[in-house]
Amino acid sequence: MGLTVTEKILKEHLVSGKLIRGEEIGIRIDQTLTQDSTGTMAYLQFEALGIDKVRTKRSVAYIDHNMLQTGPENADDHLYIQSIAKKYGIYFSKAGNGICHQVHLERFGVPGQTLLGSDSHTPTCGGLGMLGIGAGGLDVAVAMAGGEYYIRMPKIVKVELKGKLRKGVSAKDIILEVLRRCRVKGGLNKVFEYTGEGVKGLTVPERATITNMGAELGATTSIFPSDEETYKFLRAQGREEDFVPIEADEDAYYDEEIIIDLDKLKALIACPHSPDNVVNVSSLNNIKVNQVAIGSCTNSSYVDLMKVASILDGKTIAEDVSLVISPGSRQVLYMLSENGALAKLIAAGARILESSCGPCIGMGQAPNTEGVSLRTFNRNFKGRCGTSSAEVYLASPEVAAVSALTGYITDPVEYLNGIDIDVKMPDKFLINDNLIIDPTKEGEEVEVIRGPNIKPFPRTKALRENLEGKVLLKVGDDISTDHIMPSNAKLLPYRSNIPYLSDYCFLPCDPDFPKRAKEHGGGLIVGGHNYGQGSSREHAALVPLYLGIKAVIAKSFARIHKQNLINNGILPLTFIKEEDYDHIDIYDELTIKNILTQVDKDTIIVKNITKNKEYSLALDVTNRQREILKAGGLLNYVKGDKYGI
Ligand code: MIC
Ligand code: SF4
Repeated sequence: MGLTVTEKILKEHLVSGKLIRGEEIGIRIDQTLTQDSTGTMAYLQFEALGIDKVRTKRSVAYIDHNMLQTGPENADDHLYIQSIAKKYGIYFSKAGNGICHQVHLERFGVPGQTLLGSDSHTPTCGGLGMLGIGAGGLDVAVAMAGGEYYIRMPKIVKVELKGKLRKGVSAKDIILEVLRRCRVKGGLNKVFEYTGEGVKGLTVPERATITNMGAELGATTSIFPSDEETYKFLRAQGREEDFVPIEADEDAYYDEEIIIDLDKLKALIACPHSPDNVVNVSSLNNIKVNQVAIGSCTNSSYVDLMKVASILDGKTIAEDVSLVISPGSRQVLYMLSENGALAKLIAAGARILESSCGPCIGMGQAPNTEGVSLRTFNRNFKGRCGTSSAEVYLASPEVAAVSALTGYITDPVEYLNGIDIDVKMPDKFLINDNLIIDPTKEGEEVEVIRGPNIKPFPRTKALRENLEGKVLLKVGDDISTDHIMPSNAKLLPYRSNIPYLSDYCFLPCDPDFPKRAKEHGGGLIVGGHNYGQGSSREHAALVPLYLGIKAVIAKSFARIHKQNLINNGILPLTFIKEEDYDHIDIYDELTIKNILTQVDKDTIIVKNITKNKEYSLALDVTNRQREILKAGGLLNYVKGDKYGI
């Protein structure tokens, strides 16, 4: 039996386990990336591992999220990360150089290699045939220290692309179509591997839009083959020596198959408040738009913004629209400024932001009260934009540009009739790496700079005999990490300050939760399906840990968050009988007796003292994860020398 692209890369990197679906495998990590909002914590954890240099082929630290410097906190964290990078052998991409995923694709990604990033959109580099996986900061710290990364061997979904995209329909519509069909939890423990004739017609940045937003499926990752187009992209980035071809074998086995006919694909849009709430743009006519935001790691490549410039050329945006554009990287911004496209955007009325995540993570540009914001981004969870009453829609740069002109959500397919937007990927990108600082040479002394905002992270204790506590919160399905630990311009500066963040935990769901947790000295949380979807932010586990949360009982968990809970010694339990969810209420007193023995079993018995009932819950983890839980988290487990780093 032949192999898929995913299996070929996994086979090359396999350190432990067998490539059997569902089994735990340990893989060698070639490259890591961190960004600044998860990076500070990841490097504090890396320091705690006591290693003198990173042991990867290449590790890169980016500054791209915490760019609003309304006080010294963000700048202090940047200096900390810069000094750590210099000291430990990590490349440092300075503020202004661009969004980690876009820059990594341009300057560092290598087909056939593995990449672990402390950001959920690390699969972006799957656009050039690299196996990119998002993880919590501690997992990335361990990988930097040379430890392997563990996943369940995923199922592999073949996404066959047929035909060619029509004008006005783009890569964003392909991933929106996959989300429409598979939904936000449809990708759990799966890799989406793209094949077929239609792949050839997509450039690497277009492929990267698809692999980037594949994160919204909850997938382990998404990947394209490394082919002629990959070579063209790497050559245009002056990195043709990094090219290696990787294609799936003719007789490769796939667990599932999806076919998308690109000729028939329509312009699509994700409606509030979920990336899988997808409909045809044409079905939404007459929705007035207050804000259009173009950018993010999903859709801010050179070609994306050139298309926007062609659409806006010589026109003016609608009177009631605020259009903001954040180019994905300095390379993109520089090229737009050199070729005059930037002038076209400015002339049409666009407000140009710096190359960073910006509005995508609520770092400024919060929409007006009940405002409608149309964004080319990847997430539209309620409140993420900084305005809890806002309605956020997600669509392609074409939909965004056309709607900015009309002032209403508009289907670009008809609108663009007769307008030339045929932009080609350049043969040569303009390369300037002077904002990437190389690590120190051997023997150079570096002092680590620690600002006053950097507080120690909470440490865990080994599991004790009995686990007891009250249910302090009960939430429904699809709770995202943006609900658990919101991030916005006011909170992101405190990513290295867990005590401060703890007062905002679960703010969008129940603002009294932190007070309640503190009053009761911690307890348990009950959740629905897909608990913890979205980001890789470990803070969604670290902050509950700080508040004394010992276990989360949910109908199902998202992959990265479940691992983050385990890494921080919090038990992720799932209902075996879903109806038990209905019978547990807030303030119920729960007890798990002999947890140290029970943790070795697949089924755990929990007693509800208040209701005098017993529930059987599943602890669906691997043996290694059971040991991590017993140790009270990954750091204790690793320090206990069971990891071999
Ligand atoms: C996001 O898009 O939600 C973020 C902000 O990039 C997060 C990381 C973080 O919370 O810092 C992610 O995607 O992992
Ligand atoms: Fe940044 Fe948004 Fe991409 Fe997250 S999704 S890395 S916040 S641009």
